[in-house]
Amino acid sequence: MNDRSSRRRFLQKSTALTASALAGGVTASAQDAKAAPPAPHPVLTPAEDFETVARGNPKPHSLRGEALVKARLAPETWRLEITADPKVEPPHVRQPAELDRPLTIEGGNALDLPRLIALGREHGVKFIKAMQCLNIATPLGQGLWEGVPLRDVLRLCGRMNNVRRIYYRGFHNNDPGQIFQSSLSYTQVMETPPGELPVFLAFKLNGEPIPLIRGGPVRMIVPWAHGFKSIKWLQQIFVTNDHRINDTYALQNNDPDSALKTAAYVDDGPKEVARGEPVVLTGLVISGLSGVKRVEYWVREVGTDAGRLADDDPELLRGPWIPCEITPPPEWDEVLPPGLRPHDILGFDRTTGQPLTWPLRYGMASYSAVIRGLKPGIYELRSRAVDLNGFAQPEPRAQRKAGKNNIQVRSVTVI
Ligand SMILES: Nc1nc2c(c(=O)[nH]1)N[C@H]1C(S)=C(S)[C@@H](COP(=O)(O)O)O[C@H]1N2
Ligand SMILES: [Mo]
Repeated sequence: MNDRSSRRRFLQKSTALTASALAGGVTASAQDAKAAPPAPHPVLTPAEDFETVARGNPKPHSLRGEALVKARLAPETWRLEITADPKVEPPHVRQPAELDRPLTIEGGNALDLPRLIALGREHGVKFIKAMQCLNIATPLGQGLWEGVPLRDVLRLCGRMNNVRRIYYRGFHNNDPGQIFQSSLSYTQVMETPPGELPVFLAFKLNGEPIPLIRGGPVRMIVPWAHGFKSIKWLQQIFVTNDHRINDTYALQNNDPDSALKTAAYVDDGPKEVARGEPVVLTGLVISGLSGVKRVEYWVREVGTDAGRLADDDPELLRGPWIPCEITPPPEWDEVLPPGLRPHDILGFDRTTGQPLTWPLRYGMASYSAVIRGLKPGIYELRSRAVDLNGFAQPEPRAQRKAGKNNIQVRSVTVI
């Protein structure tokens, strides 16, 4: 983590931007932006600083010593099995799925870590992803993940027949109620449309082996999806001809195919600001399926008894909404693990090393706004993302079960 240079660049850019950004704002006036804050969030979250979402009793990341070895979660005992689902159940499944060469512990050919890392030398990919839970109101963290596309791992099994979905699970104990699993369609796994990113089995995070707490030794990474598709402690893959989706999240009233949503999240900040001092609004914006056009904020002056505003309240929609500053890309050599060039990361131009989009596709960046000239009073600060189609958050997918992205509010009193 190194925020010095992002701060420097932020300061260079923000003077010009703040002035234009604030034009038209009724409650704010543009002045010098020398007090602009540094990017409040690192570009890469240290592995141990992510928020953790994990099931299991005991939780897999709490295992130590012999228990860890027995669970096959120690690097030297980790194994991945890949098998075909033999089930036939008309009318849904008329023919069973088949694999030429299943990989099993019993057969002595389950995939181990050295073989996965060797595959990585030939087919390896690197990708910076924002991890976000469909049900939680703050981003969990952002990591540089490194691994092998799932399709290249599946090729170890030879020919596949009658395969429509690929299921995968993490470690769980013998209680079936503790299984956490997810799935993808055959097409999603085998093909990558231009500009999209492949699903991969990650074995490194931020240049180091993935620690147990983040799902190591090996974790599935589904770039475009919420966290529930990125299964930790990966140990089993099974290919099936059953088209029905019984992801753990599908059985818990969530949309199992929802992609990461474009959304702005608001940081906490001081509850009181002295008159004459700027109010600084900061947060994170995730670039989801529909990308980010801008982040904007709205200041609402309220009395002590202000009611809650719905996200589609006419007062809220009217605004005025004023653009925020998205913290520009960092000096990559200062934030990436030593020896790693941005050119080699998916989502960056191979020749120039520049990000293809900013914020990165399925990544997140900090944003901020410096709000000046607020007279003493009580205010609500909101921000929202506008996607590349022009839809303002929480549209176009306001349904919470497709991913929580309601407009967040912070209160501040100017005294
Ligand atoms: N094996 C396993 N993988 C899992 C989960 C789990 O409970 N068990 N939780 C999922 C969910 S719902 C989320 S949001 C992410 C959270 O990832 P993190 O703990 O690394 O932040 O992990 C996913 N992978
Ligand atoms: Mo989640």
